[in-house]
Amino acid sequence: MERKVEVNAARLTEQLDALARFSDAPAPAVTRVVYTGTDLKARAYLKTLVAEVGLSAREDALGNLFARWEGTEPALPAVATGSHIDAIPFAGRFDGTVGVLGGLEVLRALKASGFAPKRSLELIVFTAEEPTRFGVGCFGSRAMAGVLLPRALAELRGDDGLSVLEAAARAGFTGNPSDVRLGSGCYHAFVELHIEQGPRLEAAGVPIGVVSAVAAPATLHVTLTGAGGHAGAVLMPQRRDALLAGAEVARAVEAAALETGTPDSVATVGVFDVHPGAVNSIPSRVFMTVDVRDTDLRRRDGMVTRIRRDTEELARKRHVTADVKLLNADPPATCAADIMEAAHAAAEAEGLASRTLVSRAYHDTLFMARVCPVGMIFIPSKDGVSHCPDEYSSPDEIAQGVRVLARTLAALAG
Ligand code: HGY
Ligand code: MN
Ligand code: MN
Repeated sequence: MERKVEVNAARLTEQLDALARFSDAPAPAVTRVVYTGTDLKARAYLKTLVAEVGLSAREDALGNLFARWEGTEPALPAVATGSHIDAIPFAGRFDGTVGVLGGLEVLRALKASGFAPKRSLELIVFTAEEPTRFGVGCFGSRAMAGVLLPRALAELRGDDGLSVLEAAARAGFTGNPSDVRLGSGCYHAFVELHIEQGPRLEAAGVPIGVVSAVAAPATLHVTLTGAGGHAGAVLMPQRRDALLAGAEVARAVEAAALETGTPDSVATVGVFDVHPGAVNSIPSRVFMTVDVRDTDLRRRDGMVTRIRRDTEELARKRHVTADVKLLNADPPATCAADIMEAAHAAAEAEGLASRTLVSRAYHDTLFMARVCPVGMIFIPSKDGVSHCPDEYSSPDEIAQGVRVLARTLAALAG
C-alpha cells in the first residue's frame, strides 16, 4: 500500500477523551462495567462515530458490535480488527479503547486514502472483555468462539443474580443467543491493537510490539468458612478464624507462582471479602478470587493444582471448610506467523522499530484465535502501568500503532 494514510491523531485523542468521560468513577479514573447505563451511553457514542465513517453496523444478542466496510470481493472471509470498551473499576482510559477507536480511525483513513480492499474490513467491539460483572473475562468473544454456549450464558450470573442473557436482554440486545457463535472460516484474519500494559517496550525504547502468544489465564473462586464469634470472648485456641486461613491461602498462591522458576508465572488474589467485617467480630467467612497465568499451559495448570491442594490442606489445619470453584482455565493463543511478519513489515515501512513479545494480559484475541488466524500490535505503556488511572500512552505512540495497524490490515485485505 503506497498511498499516504493520514491518521488524525488529534481527533483520535479527542475521541479517547470523550469516551473516557462515560465513566462511573471521577476522572482521571474510568469505570465502565458491561451493560450498565454508562456502558450503554458509551456504546451509543461509539455508534455515532461508526455511522460517520459510513460503516454498516450490527449487534448480536450479547451486544458484540460489528462495523463493516464491504470489500470489492465481499464473498471472501473478511479481515477484522477491534477490542473492547468496558473498563474495570478505577481503570485507565486506554485499555481496549485504543484498539476500538484506533481500529475505527484505520478504516476511516484507509477509506479517505482511496484504498479499495479486496476483502471486507470489519471493526469488532467485543462485549465485556473484563471479568468484573460475571467473574469470567471475554464472555463476548468466548461466545463468538463457541467456548461459552447459550446454556452456559443463561447460567453465568453476576452478584445481582441476573444471568448474562437476562442482563443483555435488559440492556436491549434482542438477537438469538444461538446466532452469536461464529462459523469457522468466518474471518481471514483478526488483528488487535492494544496497549502493552507492561514495561518492556518502554524500557527497550521500541514503539511497536508484535505479539507472538497470549498468556493462558485461569480463575478460581475460594470460599473459606470457619466460626465467627465475639472478638473478646472467644479465646485463641477455640477460634476457627476464616480470615487467617485466607491469609495463609493468599501466601500459598504467591508461593505457587514464585516457585515455578520463571517470571512468566503470575498469580494474584484480587478480591478478598471478609464476613461479617466488624472490628469486634471474628471473621466467619472469606471469599477470594485467584487469577493464575503463565505463557506455558503445563506450568499454569501445575500452579492451579498446587493452589487447590494447598487450600484444602490449610483449611483442614485451621478447621475451616474450603469451597474451591474453577471458573475458567484457558489455553494460551499463538499468533499467526504471516500476520506477525505483516506487522513487522508495516512497522519497518513506517520507519519504526518493532520487537516480538508475549502478551501477559489476556485479550479477546485469545478467543478469536479459536476461529481464525490472529495477531496483536502493542504500543508502549508509560511506566508499564495499566488497570489504574495513571495508565498512559502518548498521542504519537497511539498514532504510530494506528499507522502500523493500517498497513497490516491493508496487506491482509489485499
Ligand atoms: O486481565 C487481563 O489480562 C485483561 O486486561 N482483562
Ligand atoms: Mn484490561
Ligand atoms: Mn484490554
